[in-house]
Amino acid sequence: MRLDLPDLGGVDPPQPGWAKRLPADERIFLWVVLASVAVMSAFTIGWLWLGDQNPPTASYHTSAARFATKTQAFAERYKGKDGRVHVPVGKDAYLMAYRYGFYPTLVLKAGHPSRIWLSAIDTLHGFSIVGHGVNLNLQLAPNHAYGAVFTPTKPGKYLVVCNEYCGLEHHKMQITLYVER
Ligand SMILES: [Cu+2]
Repeated sequence: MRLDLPDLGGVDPPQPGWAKRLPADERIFLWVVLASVAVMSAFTIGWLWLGDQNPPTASYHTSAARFATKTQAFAERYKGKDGRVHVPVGKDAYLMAYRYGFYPTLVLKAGHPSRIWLSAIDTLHGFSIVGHGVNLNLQLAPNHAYGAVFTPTKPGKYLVVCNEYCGLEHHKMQITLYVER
């Protein structure tokens, strides 16, 4: 059977091998794209090693209730008369984020690396240390604990803020981290 198609006119079928003969401008465009991809990939890989702002490799799965219980037990154990939790050198600390704050108030020793286990117990929060040349800014998701290793060099007060919008009072969400000699 022969289909009676209307003659549209003017449209010639492509010549055989047309895909192998790219016009010069398209060839240039192709090289620009490939070069951009190579440069961006190099930056990504470089940042991974040199950027020093990567999520902690230590993390584990937990639940909000389990993490809160663990943090509370840790806080009770090391709480001082000042109401702050004095973390012994070499001991892992626990800190939980909630709407709209952090618990407990930690006191660390200057010059010693300390690991702080962090998690959020209600919704997505952030943990960001501001100033003092510290480069630590983490996202905290509920049901996951992240072990951030951090060596405070200078004694003093370190401001910690939540960097993930978490509700109407997100802007008030902060805590002070104390670092002692
Ligand atoms: Cu928050």
